[in-house]
Amino acid sequence: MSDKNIRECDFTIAFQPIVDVASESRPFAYEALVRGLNGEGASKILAEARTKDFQAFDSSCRKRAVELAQRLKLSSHLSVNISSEAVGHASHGLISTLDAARTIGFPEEKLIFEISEHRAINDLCRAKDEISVCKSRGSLIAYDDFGAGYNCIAALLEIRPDILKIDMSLIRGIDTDIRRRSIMSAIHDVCSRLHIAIIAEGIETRQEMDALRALGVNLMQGYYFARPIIEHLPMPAPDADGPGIEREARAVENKYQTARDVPGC
Ligand SMILES: [Ca+2]
Repeated sequence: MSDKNIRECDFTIAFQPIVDVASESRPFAYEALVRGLNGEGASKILAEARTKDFQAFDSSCRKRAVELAQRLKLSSHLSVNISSEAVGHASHGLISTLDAARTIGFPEEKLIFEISEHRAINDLCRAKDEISVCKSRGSLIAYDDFGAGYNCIAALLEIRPDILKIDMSLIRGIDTDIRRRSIMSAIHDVCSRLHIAIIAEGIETRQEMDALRALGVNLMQGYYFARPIIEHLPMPAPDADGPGIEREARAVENKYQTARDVPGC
């Protein structure tokens, strides 16, 4: 992708905290989410990028996220998204982001790679080799949107992630839905046996948080804690029911529009 093409789909990065509710809801990590310069959502920016060299664009998003995280003095983990097709890519795979982090001076062991499997991995052997290198350099591998993509169970065997991110479709209304709680309980049991951490995505209410805590899930992400904010590390504000979050949003609204769409790279 030429510099000209990258400028044509110009973008920035919003950050949303992933909190540890067992640790006073302190940030465990921040997920980096691509946004347009005027606050456009990820889907619009990525749709434009897909008409060009998507892997190069995807890689440049991760590099920009690392640069910003370093500039913002991020002290927790940084979670960046990578499509399954890019894992193992010779020029734009996981290693390219690790090398960029090393050049920028951002600790590689603070990186989490969220692999989303909306399409099949192109070369599984190569992908597994790259994931192995990644882990040897201290980074963590997360499997994204679990419950919404394809080959979910196979991924636990092939990718062997450190973290499973549970899609919000399994989380929404979990406090009132015995089926969702039963599925989450079974996932939690399997992950405990395989030493895989769970992050629940899309928490919007105190009741959803409480139901997940009762099932033993402590790492959570969602509007209940904080919305993503462009080029800013919002502090989680559970129980604020909006005011704390809105104060942070107003602090930057003169420069950027608060990112309000569904998280996802
Ligand atoms: Ca993600």
